[in-house]
Amino acid sequence: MTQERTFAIIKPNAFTDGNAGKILARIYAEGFTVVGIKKLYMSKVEAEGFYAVHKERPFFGELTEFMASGPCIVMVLEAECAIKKWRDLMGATNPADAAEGTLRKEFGASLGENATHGSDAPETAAFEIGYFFSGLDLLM
Ligand code: FUP
Repeated sequence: MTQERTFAIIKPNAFTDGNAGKILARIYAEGFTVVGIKKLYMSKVEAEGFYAVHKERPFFGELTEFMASGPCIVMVLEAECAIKKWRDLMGATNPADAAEGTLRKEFGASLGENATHGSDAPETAAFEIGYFFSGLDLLM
């Protein structure tokens, strides 16, 4: 089967709460290859560029302020059907709706502070990976 890459974030609430290690352990346990990984502290402008697709939404200001409120870990994950596999592991957007055993259920605090991000389609993954990583960063 063909390997696929997706883009993932351990968001500021999960990083600040000290849960990055537990989330990474789940990522490895589920069989993803971590192709790229770095800690960074996004500026508001960088967060706005990343979430530009949501710029007309009422929650855009709150979302980008949160993403610029502390450090996070950005990653490129590889697996068969990585996009779906990672979204399944994260669970529903709102932690209150997320299934038992998912990351957002375990580590999410609210709809906004939902611990993790994952690309929702191949085109989104390509944009999001390119936003944070160069080709050189992803050599394996
Ligand atoms: P997801 O693909 O699961 O990350 O969810 P969306 O693309 O629908 O939303 C992007 C981010 O906006 C989510 F992580 C949570 C946040 N959000 C809000 O803060 N308020 C809302 O009403 C909807 C989404």
